Amino acid sequence: MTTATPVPANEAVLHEALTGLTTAPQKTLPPWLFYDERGSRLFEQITTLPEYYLTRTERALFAAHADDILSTTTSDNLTIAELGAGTATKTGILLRAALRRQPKLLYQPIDVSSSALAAESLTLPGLTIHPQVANYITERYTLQRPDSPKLEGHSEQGSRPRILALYIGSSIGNFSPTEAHTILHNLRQHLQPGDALLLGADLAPGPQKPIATILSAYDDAAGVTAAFNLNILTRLNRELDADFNLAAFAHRARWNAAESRIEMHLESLRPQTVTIPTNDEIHHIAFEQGETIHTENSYKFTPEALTTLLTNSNFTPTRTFHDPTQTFALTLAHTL
Ligand code: AVJ
Repeated sequence: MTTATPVPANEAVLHEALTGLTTAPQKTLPPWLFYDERGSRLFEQITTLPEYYLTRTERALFAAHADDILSTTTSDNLTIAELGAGTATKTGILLRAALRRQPKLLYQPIDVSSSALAAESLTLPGLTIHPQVANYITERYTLQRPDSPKLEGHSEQGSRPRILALYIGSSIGNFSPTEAHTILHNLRQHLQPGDALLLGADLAPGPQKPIATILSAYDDAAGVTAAFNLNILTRLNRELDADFNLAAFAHRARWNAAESRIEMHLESLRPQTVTIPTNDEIHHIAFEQGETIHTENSYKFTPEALTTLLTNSNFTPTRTFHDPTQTFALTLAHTL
């Protein structure tokens, strides 16, 4: 027990912990719990690790193809929306490219966390930012469309108001195929014919992409990913007054071939019992030696799986950009 002023128990965190840690046979915690202040900083650090190829590969694709991506949307009256918004550097490349094609641009990032949105401190001449705090999986959100052009001075074709929606950073990889379908299907409801989606997804292992490369991205030599994973227990200790012994759990990354995903787990190194107090009782959570808490899935997609996901959600894939060794894909899809 701490002697400091107790932190008010966050109901959502408590609910996730009690349900996830009493689920047999596999204990689970949801990945959104990673992103407290320290976790968000650790994730930023992960994106700069030599093993974590995802961010730099996607950024290079943005840099190489920003103009192609924008010219495919055939509009100089575009607004850019983004699901999730922890990506200012990458998005900035596209926003700058859009501002070379039109004098003004509205950027609409949508994120569950207002702090992630506040971090979008992009200031570019002509850029207006309308951030929105919403859980884009479960809650409604709105996408604003640019005003229709005044008749004079605009070519009919070039000036139709269009939305380009970004869902990048392989964020979609955290979700099961069913959830991923729901997210894209909901997004599709906000779009009209002629709008577009740019989806950034990490690719499945292949001839030029060994499983070991993917695994080391989730189990780096410096131990940053381990610290990121274990931080979820630090958070439960702090916010729920739980008593996880961090030295008694170890970070594990596994490749699940049947599901085409990396799984992150926290493995109990010995038999132990952890307690979580609530108002009316103290919950005892027993761990066997070797038992794990499953904390994250990162799905890796074959090009065919991406096509299926997009077409099932009523998008038509129009162009794919990937690096020479097929590690990461940016897929541009349109709404017909
Ligand atoms: C933010 C979900 C894209 O799955 O690669 C990084 C999170 N987890 N290292 C990913 C993460 C461990 C990341 N995403």
